Amino acid sequence: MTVACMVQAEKMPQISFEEMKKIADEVYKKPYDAAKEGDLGIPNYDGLGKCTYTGKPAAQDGTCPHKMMGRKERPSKSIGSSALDYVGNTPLIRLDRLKKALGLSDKIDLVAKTECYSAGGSVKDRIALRMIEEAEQSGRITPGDIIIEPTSGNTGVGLCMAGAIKGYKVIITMPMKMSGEKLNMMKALGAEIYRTPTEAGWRDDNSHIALACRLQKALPNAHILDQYLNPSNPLAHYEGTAAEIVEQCEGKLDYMIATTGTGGTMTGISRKLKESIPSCKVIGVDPQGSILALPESLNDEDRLCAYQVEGIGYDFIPTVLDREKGADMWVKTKDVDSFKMARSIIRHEGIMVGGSAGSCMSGALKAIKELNITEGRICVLFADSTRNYMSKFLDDEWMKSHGFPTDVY
Ligand code: P1T
Repeated sequence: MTVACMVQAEKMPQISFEEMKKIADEVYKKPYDAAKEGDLGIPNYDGLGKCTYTGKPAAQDGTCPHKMMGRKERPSKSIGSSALDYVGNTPLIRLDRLKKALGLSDKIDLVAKTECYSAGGSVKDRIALRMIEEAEQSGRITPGDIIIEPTSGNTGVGLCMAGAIKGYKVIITMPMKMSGEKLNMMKALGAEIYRTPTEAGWRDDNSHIALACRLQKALPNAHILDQYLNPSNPLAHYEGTAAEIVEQCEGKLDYMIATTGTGGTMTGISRKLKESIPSCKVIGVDPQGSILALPESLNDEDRLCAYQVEGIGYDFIPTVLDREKGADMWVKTKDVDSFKMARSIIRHEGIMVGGSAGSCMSGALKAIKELNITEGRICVLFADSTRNYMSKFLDDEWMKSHGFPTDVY
């Protein structure tokens, strides 16, 4: 998983935030000019099949080319040194009230890994912090440097939070589709945000990925940690999220269900579960419009059409997604069901989740029906918080104007 973008930039004098903004604004204002800017070096994201980080124990048996960083505890009985101490180590909560509202069998034990309770409000805090810590330890970045990341916002919030605390300048490139709440949060954390057209394909000159590459070329000491291919993305979930789930479930889990964006969450969790609880089935959730699911035919309905749920689905296969071995089964979800489910989770469980949590639970419901599951423990992952969507699916008027009903299960 080593590509050109991961190569360490030569160290140059650091520039001020104002100087950075001036250069970045210039780049953003002008369309990409191949003659002047040269090849952008957009990575050829090509799936995780070649990565061998699994194995027992992964770090020690020589099969893993990547650095293991281990798990951290929350200082819950002492004073934390910064908000970063409270990334991850999230609660696993039983969803008995939602289970009843959905009319599921009493013998099903439905539990949720609630990532909304991570310090920055999402599952992506984990990878943001791990990518930064790994890059610091390898000598690739030092405080004062510029971190640039193309993101649907949550990785951005995690990077901006860590950047604010550790002293990095952060530039985020983010498609227009993503919420104003994420935008304002990242601005408050001190970052510069550049928006790109939602409809731009990932390889287009004006995509959030292309813009990040252009900015990196134009700025000194600027690094794209790149969640789409950085091994710290799945490894944060392999060493963290999944290890926590195994411990919290005391090794008893029958089904794990996760949504996929970069695929790092599902892939990392899956690889750990396949080692620790081999009988556990992993189900990947992909929104209609995206092309991540297998078999390919699942993606035909509404292929590459726009959808509203944020953070999940892509028009390319990120390197960190192991779509073949990571999921035993894939399900597709629709906006209308995802938002109704997210509002139902809030109403019945009081857990203030984002839209993709609704997709995850909606995908779980679909899988429960398709596989005729009547017993066993099912874990769903709620990736982020309602904070990101106060003016979107939480707002009745927004729901109505987009043709979504406002009732709950
Ligand atoms: O990237 P992945 O580990 O597959 O997580 C998917 C996901 C699910 N739900 C929400 C709300 C998300 O924001 C994400 C992924 N988010 C990004 C890729 C990002 O840049 O924030």
